[in-house]
Amino acid sequence: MKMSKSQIGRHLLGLAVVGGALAMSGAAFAELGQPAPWEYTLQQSGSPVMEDIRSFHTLLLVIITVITLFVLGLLVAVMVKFNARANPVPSRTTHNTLVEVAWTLIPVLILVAIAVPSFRLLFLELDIPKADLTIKATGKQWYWSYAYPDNGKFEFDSLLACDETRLKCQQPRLLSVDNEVVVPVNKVIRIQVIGADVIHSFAVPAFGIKIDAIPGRLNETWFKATKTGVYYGQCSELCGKDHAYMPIAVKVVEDQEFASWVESAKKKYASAPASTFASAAGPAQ
Ligand SMILES: [Cu+2]
Repeated sequence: MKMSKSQIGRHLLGLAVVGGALAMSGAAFAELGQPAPWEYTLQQSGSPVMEDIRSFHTLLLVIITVITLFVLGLLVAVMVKFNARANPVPSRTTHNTLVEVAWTLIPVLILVAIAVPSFRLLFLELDIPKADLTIKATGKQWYWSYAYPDNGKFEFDSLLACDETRLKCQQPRLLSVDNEVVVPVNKVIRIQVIGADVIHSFAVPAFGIKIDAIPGRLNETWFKATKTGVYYGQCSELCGKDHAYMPIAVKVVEDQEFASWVESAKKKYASAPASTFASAAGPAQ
C-alpha cells in the first residue's frame, strides 16, 4: 500500500497525539511512592528531603535552559550578522576587557548560586536529625532483611512478592514484597544500611534516599514520611543475577497502627527470626 505525503503526515500527527496523550495520562495517574508508565519527571515527594531535591532540580533546569537559549541566541546572531556576505570586512578586534571579565565572572557567580542550595541540600541529607526510630536494613543476595532494635529487636526478611510468573498479582510488579518495612508517619526514621555478602544499595525515590549497603561498613541515612501509603524502591547497585528482584517496600502508617503492628510483628518474627517466605500481614495497597 502506497501512502501519499499528506497521508504519512496525518499518520505521524496521529502518532504524536497518541504519544502525547499516553505521556499525559501516565503523568496524571502517577501514584505517590511508585513509578508510573511514561513518567519523565522525578517521583512525587513523600519526604521533606525529596521536596528539596525536586525544587533544586527545578532550579537547575531553569538555569540550564536559560544558558542554552542564551548560547543558541549568540550562535544565531554570529551566523546572521557576521557571515562573509553580511559582513565582508571583519573587525580585527582581539581583546575586550569588559567582555572577558564578564564571561569569567558571570559563570563563577552562576556556580556559586548553584553551590549554595546544593550544599544546603547535601547537609540536610547527611545531618541526621534526632531519630524517633532506627531500622537496620541488610542487603542480601537477593532480598532485604530488616531489624527493629528499638522495638523489641525483632528481625525479618522481605522478599519479592510479584514477579513475572505471577502476573495476576494485584500489587505493583517487581516492586511489592511479602513483608513490608512498617514505619510511623511524620517521624524521623534513621535507616542503617549494610551488606551481608556483596554491595547493594538501598534506594526509595519518593523519600529521596539512596545509600550503598557495603559489607563490613554501616552506612546510615534518614527520612521522614509526610503521608501514609506504601513507598517502593529497588536495590540500586548491581549485586548479581537477581539484582532486579529485591525490591524495597515501606509502608507508612499512623502511630496507633504502627504500635499494633509492632506487637504482632514481635510475636510473628520471634519464633522464626529472619525467616524466608513468611507471608505478609496483608497485601500492599
Ligand atoms: Cu542488591
